Amino acid sequence: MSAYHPLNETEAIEIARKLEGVFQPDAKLACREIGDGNLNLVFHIADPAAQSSIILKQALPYAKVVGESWPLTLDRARIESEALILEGSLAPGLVPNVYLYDPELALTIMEDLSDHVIMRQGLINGTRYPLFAGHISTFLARTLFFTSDLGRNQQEKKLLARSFANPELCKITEDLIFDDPYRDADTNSFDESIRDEAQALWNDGELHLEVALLREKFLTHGQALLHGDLHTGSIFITPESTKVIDPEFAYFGPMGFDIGAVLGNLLLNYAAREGLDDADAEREDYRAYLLNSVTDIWSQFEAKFLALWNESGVDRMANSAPGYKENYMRRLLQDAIGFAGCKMVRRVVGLAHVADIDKLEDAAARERAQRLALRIGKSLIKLNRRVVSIDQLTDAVHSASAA
Ligand code: SR1
Ligand code: MG
Repeated sequence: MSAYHPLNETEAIEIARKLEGVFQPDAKLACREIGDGNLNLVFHIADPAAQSSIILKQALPYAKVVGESWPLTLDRARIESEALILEGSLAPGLVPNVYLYDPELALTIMEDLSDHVIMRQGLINGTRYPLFAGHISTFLARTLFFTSDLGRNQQEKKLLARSFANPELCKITEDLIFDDPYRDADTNSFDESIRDEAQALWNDGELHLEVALLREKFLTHGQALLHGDLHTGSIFITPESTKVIDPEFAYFGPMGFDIGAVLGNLLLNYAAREGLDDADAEREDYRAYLLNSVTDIWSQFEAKFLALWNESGVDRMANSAPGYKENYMRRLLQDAIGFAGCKMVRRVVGLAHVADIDKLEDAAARERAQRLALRIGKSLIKLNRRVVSIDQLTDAVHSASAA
């Protein structure tokens, strides 16, 4: 019989106590369940006297955001711990250390990052993170390059891809990002005040063509091992440090999906500032910071990815075919912009929203933010295949903001 059951706080403490080299045997441990995500239990376990602490994360056999009616594989705990370990080896210092993975209880014990904040909340508070573009572009360039056919032996890559098949978590993304927002799906959730916007999404054939092409890439283009859910709620941050968490959606997919997730979530915060009572100049200044971050992330990613390719590329044809690198990087940019748009649309009309917009108390302001996020998202989706420069993203955001 399986030993799996959802843990309570006392059981979580007992498991943590057995971890070698972390807590003293007689330590008085305190435990709180702090999970505020859509899927898992997260226990914070600490010995306040010794100032030591860990995080114990346990997968539930269903999607917490919906309830037991939506069963979900426990194997995602294995995917998450293996992805964290691999990412940590490729991008040292940019993910939490993993101390233990227990397959029976579907749990991972990892480094506590309580001295960091969830980036989404940091952005909502108006904090600036000057090192973030450098950190996340390194994370993206190194994890994507070294798990792709450009940077890893192609037979080894195929074998690695087997253990990251992740069909159930991919299905969530296929439905919630690339299908449901574009039809009158039961899972959709949006304020009645923007029903006209939702209906416009359901009836926009030009948009559907672009989303279908991006969906096809997500389904078929196993370019590299993705984090798979790289929104600002999957990033712990301080002004000095960035740690990427929660890669339970990891699978081999199109690189632009991870890059677009980061860009799209910064732009969701940009749209949400429509609803903040910041003085206009302050708001526009923060928006400029967000847009600069977006362009910096792309520019630094491009430079770092190309440097890795020039130094460590393993594929003779890809290394030497004239024009291939330029063509590859252009396609990555186009994909990133298209996926960024999809990420924005789903967070306004789909099942799972973002606090940046949802927590705006003033209904009129929230509606303005939602409409702006949709204008930006739709315009990025429609633009994606014509993009040759990141400046086109900035122009599209400015036009959508002025409309
Ligand atoms: C049912 S899960 C809803 C969303 O939460 C996760 O963070 C993913 O973004 C997923 O789409
Ligand atoms: Mg998550």
